[in-house]
Amino acid sequence: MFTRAITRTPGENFAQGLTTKDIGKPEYQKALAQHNKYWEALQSCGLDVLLLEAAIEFPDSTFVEDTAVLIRECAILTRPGAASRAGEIARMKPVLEEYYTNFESITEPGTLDGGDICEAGKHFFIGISERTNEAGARQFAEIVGRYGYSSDLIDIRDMSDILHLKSGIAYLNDGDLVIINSLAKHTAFKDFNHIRVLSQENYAANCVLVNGTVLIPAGFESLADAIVKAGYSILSLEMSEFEKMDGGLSCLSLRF
Ligand code: CIR
Repeated sequence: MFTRAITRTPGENFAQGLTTKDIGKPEYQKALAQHNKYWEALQSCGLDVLLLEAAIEFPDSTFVEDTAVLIRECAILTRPGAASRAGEIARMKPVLEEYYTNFESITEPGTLDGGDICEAGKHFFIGISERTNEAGARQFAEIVGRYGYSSDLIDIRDMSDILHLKSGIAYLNDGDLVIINSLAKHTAFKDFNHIRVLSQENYAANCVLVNGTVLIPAGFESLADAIVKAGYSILSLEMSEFEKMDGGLSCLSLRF
């Protein structure tokens, strides 16, 4: 169960952030409206939501999930793989100090984005991507290993369709794993119950289970049906403006 979430309002220069997508520029007012619905949805799942003010020095800073990985035992500060996002960590640390006393950090030469980290019970899947390098992934495995978590490293560098590992998988409960086709054959995932995503719905693979409800991007009906069939209730959220900036649903919050 989660009790809290941290989110950050998108800045008005949000459209100047990084993206590999070519599906148009996001509209700021629409992004704000979608963001409001997002944190309200977290509240409706019982979370106490902290809404941070926009940080215009960092156009991508609404994607707070990339800055830290929060587990019961500690907060792990990341070291983003994109230079323009490096300063986001110093912004997030004092916020997390309100809730955590035990901190760990990814350090040079490691880089790691929170979007590459998927927690599945006492196990972590750690993506090695354009953002998370091998050194960062190994540091993360060593840190969580000290707290009793096992991990698998998953190299996604040759997969052009996903930015982060969690763009392609989402762990729900009891071994249920939402997974895109191109990751489904990986041996690390073989003991999980796969909820497969049709390739035209890949964007929705980044969904998130919050206290019994799966938050899922709106408009991806086959995956929504499959998740309901697997026994979950769902809440659909419009994410179009964030998708334009390569942002998945999970990356708009830190949940703990
Ligand atoms: C970036 O490229 O860093 C942002 N525009 C999107 C980050 C999305 N983060 C995530 O999926 N965890």
